[in-house]
Amino acid sequence: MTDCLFCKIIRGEIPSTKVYENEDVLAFRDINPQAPEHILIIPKIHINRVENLSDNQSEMVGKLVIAAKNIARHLGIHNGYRLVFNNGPQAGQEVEHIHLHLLAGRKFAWPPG
Ligand code: D5M
Repeated sequence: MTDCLFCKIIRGEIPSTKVYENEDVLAFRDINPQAPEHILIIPKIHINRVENLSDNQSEMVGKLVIAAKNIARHLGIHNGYRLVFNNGPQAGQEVEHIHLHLLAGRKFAWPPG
């Protein structure tokens, strides 16, 4: 049993606003949205950071991206969206369970802050 916040969401011990789920992936609304649409897409297995992915986990990472694409289509997002992995403290990663941010509904600046 891990103490990880997102593992607790996967187990249903902490509530979330679920938007998508399959056997490998869970997606739910970010509690502190940075855009009109802000969804977090997470693997159901615990991996703390992108930097600790194994070379043989590419399929799982691909499933996160494919879930993002399907969620965007399901939510009717036609004007573009941004997908973000924050890795480590300097990038602003707060939760140590890999998550893909899907952000949409406003214009985004580049470079990011
Ligand atoms: O992003 C971590 C994100 O996780 C951040 O945008 C807030 C969000 N968060 C934290 N707790 C919750 C709960 N309980 N539900 C939904 N969303 C949550 P990072 O890239 O690590 O900065």
